[in-house]
Amino acid sequence: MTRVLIGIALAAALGATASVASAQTLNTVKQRGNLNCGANGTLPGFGLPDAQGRWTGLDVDYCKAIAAAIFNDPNKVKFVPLTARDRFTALQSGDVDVLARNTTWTSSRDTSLGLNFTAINYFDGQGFLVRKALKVNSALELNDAAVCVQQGTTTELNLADYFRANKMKLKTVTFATSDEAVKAYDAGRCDAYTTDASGLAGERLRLANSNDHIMLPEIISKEPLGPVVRHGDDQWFDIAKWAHYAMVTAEELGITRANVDDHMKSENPDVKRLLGTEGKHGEALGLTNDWAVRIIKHVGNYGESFERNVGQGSNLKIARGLNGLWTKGGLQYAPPLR
Ligand SMILES: N[C@@H](CCC(=O)N[C@@H](CS)C(=O)NCC(=O)O)C(=O)O
Repeated sequence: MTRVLIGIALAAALGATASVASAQTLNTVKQRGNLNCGANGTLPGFGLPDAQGRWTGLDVDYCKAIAAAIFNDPNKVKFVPLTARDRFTALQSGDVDVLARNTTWTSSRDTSLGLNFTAINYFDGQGFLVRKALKVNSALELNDAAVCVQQGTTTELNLADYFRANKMKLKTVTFATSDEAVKAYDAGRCDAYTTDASGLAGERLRLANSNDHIMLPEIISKEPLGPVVRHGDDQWFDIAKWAHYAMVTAEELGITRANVDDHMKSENPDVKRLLGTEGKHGEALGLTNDWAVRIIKHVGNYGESFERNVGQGSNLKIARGLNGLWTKGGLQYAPPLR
């Protein structure tokens, strides 16, 4: 009898320890009263504050979605602007709870840095911008070119690989921020500027005369961009994954900011599970069962966020392409919510 009681006490203690350890980030965020989100502070379409300090962007929306799920308030986010170089240490040290800053998922970042990539919220690839006057039509004609690039990025590594693989000579001109790199390119210090194609679309608009420049046709790498969390907190990892998947699932099901209330009465089992009118999928994440309703009401579905920030509702006018839903020829695909 005593042994049984000790066993139960031990199991309870272990269970409690496990859940305390795994619930740490969520509890910290709740007690603090806001999410600390590592963001890009200068990239149109992904992360940028306006003059009034209002942040917008696809990555910004993602952090707002987490805040909406936890607090029912998308504004309970403190955005921490991070450079490419500082972003991982800020996450490792706990300065931010999640990093959502156009960050490419690579194996070394996912393993040696002690981080977990959660999902791919933007499928990208690296491109080049050159002056039309250079009369170059392909990246393969860039032998001996000076190329402006930002430090601490996959961009820098891919650039070196591409020139080496194609036996071309390269003069790399590196900068700590994209602002400096773009300015140097605009001032004529480099023949080309290279970064993620999504970044080129936004940064091109900052050039003195954007019509004098063209993007070369080659996309030289895979840049799966996604939010990142620290190793060691599976509950938080789950929340970070499913915040994105809830937005993709909402788009798959045709649920928008405007019509989410009507869908509360839906008899469709997929809709019921997402909106929490059936099942306990929110509680399984440590949230409330209407977690996805909160995300959709405050932020919208993935397609709405895409169009508003980088698509037709923005200055960037990027097509859905690889970021379309899997049902429409794209790669955005959410695992089943059940
Ligand atoms: N996706 C690449 C590149 C990310 C990156 O930092 N890109 C630059 C150029 S688009 C950027 O966002 N710079 C903004 C800044 O430094 O403020 C990576 O994860 O290394």
